[in-house]
Amino acid sequence: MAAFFIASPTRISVNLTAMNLQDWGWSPFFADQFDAWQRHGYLPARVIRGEKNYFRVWTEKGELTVRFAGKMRHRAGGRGDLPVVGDWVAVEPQPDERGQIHALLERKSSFARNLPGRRKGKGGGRVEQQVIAANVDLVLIVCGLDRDYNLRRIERYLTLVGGSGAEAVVLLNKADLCDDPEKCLAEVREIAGDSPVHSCMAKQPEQLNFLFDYLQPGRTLALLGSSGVGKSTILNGLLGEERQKIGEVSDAVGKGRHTTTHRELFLLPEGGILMDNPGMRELHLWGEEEDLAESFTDIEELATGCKFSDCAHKTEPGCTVRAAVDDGRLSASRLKNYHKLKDELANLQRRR
Ligand SMILES: Nc1nc2c(ncn2[C@@H]2O[C@H](COP(=O)(O)OP(=O)(O)OP(=O)(O)O)[C@@H](O)[C@H]2O)c(=O)[nH]1
Ligand SMILES: [Mg+2]
Ligand SMILES: [Zn+2]
Repeated sequence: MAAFFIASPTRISVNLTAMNLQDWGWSPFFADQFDAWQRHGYLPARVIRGEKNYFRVWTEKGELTVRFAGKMRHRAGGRGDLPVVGDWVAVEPQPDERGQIHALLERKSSFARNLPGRRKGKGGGRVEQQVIAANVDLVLIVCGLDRDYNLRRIERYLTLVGGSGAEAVVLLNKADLCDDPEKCLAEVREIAGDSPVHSCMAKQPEQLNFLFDYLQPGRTLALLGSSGVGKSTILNGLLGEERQKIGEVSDAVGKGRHTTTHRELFLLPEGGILMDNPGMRELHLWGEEEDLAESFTDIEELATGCKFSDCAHKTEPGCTVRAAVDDGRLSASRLKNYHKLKDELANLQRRR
């Protein structure tokens, strides 16, 4: 493990005792917005963890436990206006390492999903946006090369990230459990567009060295993926210590046990910030149909040849997308998933 942290000359080490706001991602984008709050004596703070009734935030004066000012909850138009992990907020410091949040700064990026469980039954048909995390620069979409491996799910995650303003990298973890990781790599590269794809084995932290290329002081990365794919194992590997609890994967169903229950930001010893997330059970998209243009560039490109400019690539004559399926250039299940995600987004847009 020790060898893993011998920094190469290009790596910049962050002094963990003298952290500054930039290490936590503070930039002119947020500083410009903060002028108005500075006058009140408030501190800029980054939300690193959310509990039921309070948040942990990081400020220049260290970590604080904070709550919303009552006014703020009142002003918030919907859930989307309340802080989530990754947000920058204006905090009024109080004694005993406490404080109050007075304002939420505008986000550089955010992920939202359609809140699961609100689609059927009483109040069915209602849609509710849940912002999952904010101000993430790069998402590590983690997929296990065991029973978790699923190209269609990766497409769904790529669509989510495509609409968020963040970049995506796909990590195929547990390469040791797969007979032919190269084949999986090739398959995923085919559907991932410009997003880099790597296979790895998080159980051996020295195998994670390639991730240093994505780290940079002040840059925020987030781990996303199903339960049990190894997100927290990757985090621990990069931290160089077992800070997050690791869970077992059930033999019977091959799924994780939702070991991580809170989103949380961690400052990495070599610079950069990494968000660990709970495994997602269901991921209902929240976004626009246009988000698909990012995750399905191949289909969008093929579609420029269709006879009708509004071709749905279903039964229309002169469809170059379906022609590509017929002659094997495009996989039928990828097109099917494209239709499914497009319908889901169109449906959402109608109900909003
Ligand atoms: N074989 C193998 N197992 C791994 C690898 N990486 C992680 N695991 C195991 O996968 C299981 C789940 O790992 P976690 O890191 O807890 O997974 P997680 O994605 O954080 O799961 P949740 O917190 O539930 O969302 C643990 O038993 C790990 O030891 C790997 O590269 N190979
Ligand atoms: Mg975890
Ligand atoms: Zn068409």
